[in-house]
Amino acid sequence: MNDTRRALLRALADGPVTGPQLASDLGVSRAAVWKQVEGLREEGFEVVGGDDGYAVASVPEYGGAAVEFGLDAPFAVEFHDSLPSTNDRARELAAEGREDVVVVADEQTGGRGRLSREWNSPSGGVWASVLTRPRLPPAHAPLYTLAAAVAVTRAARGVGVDASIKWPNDVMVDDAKLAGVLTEMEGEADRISWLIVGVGVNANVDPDSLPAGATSLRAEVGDVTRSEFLQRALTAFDTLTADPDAILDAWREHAATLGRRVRVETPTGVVEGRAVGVRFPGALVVETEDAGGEYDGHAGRSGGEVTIHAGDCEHLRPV
Ligand code: BT5
Repeated sequence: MNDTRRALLRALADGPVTGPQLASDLGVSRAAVWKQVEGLREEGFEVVGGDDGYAVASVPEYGGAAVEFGLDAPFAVEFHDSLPSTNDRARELAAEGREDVVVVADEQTGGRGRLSREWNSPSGGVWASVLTRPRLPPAHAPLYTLAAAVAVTRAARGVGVDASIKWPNDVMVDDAKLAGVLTEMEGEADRISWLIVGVGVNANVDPDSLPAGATSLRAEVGDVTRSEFLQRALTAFDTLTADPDAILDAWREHAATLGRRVRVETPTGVVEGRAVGVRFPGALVVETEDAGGEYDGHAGRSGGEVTIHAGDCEHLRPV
């Protein structure tokens, strides 16, 4: 999207505005304004001309301009009908020096989960990657992953879905997975260079086209307007990351894992017990039922408590 188109979207978001006013505000000719208005119409916007000037009568369900229109967060949106992976495209933009960009695709042909797993991304989902350059040390990066899970959970609750988070960052409805987060970054010892938080939300997709154990917004509450859903999530993410000290508490409020019996597969073994807390920068604290077990104790352990920094967590039935 070019700068004139973006400025036009901002101006129209505040209500009707005349062609001459737009031309003077944007510092372009009236013909250039008209060209951008036509461009918006081609993207599916209904732009009407009345006595007060141009006004937006309706916005398309999805697309770059639809997500940016009225977005209350400082992100530019790059939209694609299809991409291998929005995280991969965001990495290219990072290499070009960009920041505060969200890459969005209607479908992904090579969507990735953690540890090189596949992420099914049929048309109709919300597949998006946020590229930022937080002024933080790399050790703080997991907070951004937690913030993304909270943001998506809030957006899901906003459309009436009873979502909550399974540690570290799966958004669940009961035992079914609605969304996942994949964070990638590059940095030096003391400073993040770029951070990409990729979120995949099964929005307007049939669970039949997803792996077993997955659910979608369509299955839970019916189809949603994806541009509004993503706007809510992006605004929440921006608000949460503006105050990193508050992210853990926000995560705790939305978590289903705390207080549950869990089985966590970590890189150094399996831990079973009761999840009793989450600690900076996102580590799970599990009270183990027996001090022995398969776990070889590389992570911090004090008494019966084990602190786990990475792993796959399963919620067990209460005994
Ligand atoms: C995740 O990995 O949950 C992170 C998913 C991140 C996807 C987003 S989409 C936008 C951006 N671009 C990308 O290429 N990726 C990010 P993990 O916790 O490892 O879960 C992966 C596992 O979830 C898979 O092994 C499957 O079992 C399951 N799975 C795959 N696709 C799924 C889906 N659409 N819904 C629910 N579960 C799925």
